Amino acid sequence: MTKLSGEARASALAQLDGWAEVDGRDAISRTFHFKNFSEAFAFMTRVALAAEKMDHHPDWSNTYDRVAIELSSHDLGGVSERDTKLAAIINKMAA
Ligand code: H2B
Repeated sequence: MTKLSGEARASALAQLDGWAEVDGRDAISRTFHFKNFSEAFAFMTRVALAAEKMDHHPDWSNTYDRVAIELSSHDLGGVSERDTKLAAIINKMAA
């Protein structure tokens, strides 16, 4: 697995609704908004189970009805297909 860069990275990101590059870190991010804490935490639970299955985990925080997620492949120090794959799964779970 290698870091995504250039055209491959730009086209992968273009297909990921709501995800953007992070300033000052080689990572992608999206913040999700829910009706309340219960909805936000239920979403986090679904994401956590998928992440564990993939052995690829989000860097995230939760404040009441918001979940802010950053994805980066720590072993590579940047964004890889593992991140774009997990981002696509997360988008489906939030939909
Ligand atoms: N998650 C992320 N985002 N990046 C990693 O490099 C990573 C991970 N490595 N989850 C995994 C776990 C590794 O630490 C274990 C030992 O496989």
